[in-house]
Amino acid sequence: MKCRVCREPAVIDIRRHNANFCRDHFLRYCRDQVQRAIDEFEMAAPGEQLLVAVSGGKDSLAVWDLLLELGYQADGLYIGLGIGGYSDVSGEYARAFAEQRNLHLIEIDLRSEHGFDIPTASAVTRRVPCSACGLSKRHLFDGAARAGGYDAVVTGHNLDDEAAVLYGNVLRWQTDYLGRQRPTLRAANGFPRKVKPLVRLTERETAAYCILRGIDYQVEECPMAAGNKHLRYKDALNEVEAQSPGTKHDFYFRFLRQAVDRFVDADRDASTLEPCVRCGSPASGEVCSFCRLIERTADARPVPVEFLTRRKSKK
Ligand code: Q46
Ligand code: ZN
Ligand code: ZN
Repeated sequence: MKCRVCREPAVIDIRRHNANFCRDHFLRYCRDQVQRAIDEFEMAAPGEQLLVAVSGGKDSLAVWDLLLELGYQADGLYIGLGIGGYSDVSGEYARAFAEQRNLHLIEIDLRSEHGFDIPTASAVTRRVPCSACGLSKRHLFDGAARAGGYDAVVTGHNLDDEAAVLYGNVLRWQTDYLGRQRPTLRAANGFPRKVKPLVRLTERETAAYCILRGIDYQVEECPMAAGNKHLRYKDALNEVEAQSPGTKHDFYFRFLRQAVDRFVDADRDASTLEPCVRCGSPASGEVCSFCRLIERTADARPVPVEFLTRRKSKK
């Protein structure tokens, strides 16, 4: 197996591009793919200040590293979700990455700053943990971007993530979610611009990128993700991709080219949002969902993550 560019021994094959690369040309390929996504979807301009949502996993650390390599200015934001040992270790990876490179990492701890954690919120609301988790992360990333004057929030969603979410939304024709699947969501209604520069790379590629760049990351999956629908959708798409390389890419990018404009992004296109009376974030009612979550969990006894994962494994 030889590198497509220099004919030296290759370290990775990328079947959807029918290409193999050596270390240096693979790293260049990753940078090129990210720059291409940024340009094509107008994600960021030189000189803008970006805020990367950092989880300590491979994608968020890879995107932070790639943005810096490409000359963008990017700080990180880590949220302590209180998901037991998983959160403790994730935070350590995020902090170590920032410290080694002398980068600015903002930290928010849900339990000490807002009085709840994800396992407790899930138990109180009787909904899957990812529901309270997604809501909290969106709220806190948006708020931090507004407070810090950042031009955009960056997330590490990759092609596998976006294709799996699209697959789930199409299976159920969730038209309200389809409108939010663009890799760039423009700033509107008090929401900051949100961008996903890794949409042209798969998770296998971001993992390889981290290994080749010597980036240590949290390898464990979130314990609350077990049984998650998106993991099943990823498996299903991976089976198709193994037979027909490039299917995932076409599924997502043709949707962007041919269909996404038919759907509305309720957060950005709606004109009925008003500032939340408690925190000032854009809300569809008087009080935003995050402030309602704080209220609902205020008197709850903390629920350890093991309680939820044990309950799930008994089902
Ligand atoms: S951290 Fe949170 Fe994910 Fe864990 S609870 Fe779900 S959403 S799976 S990216
Ligand atoms: Zn090469
Ligand atoms: Zn609020």
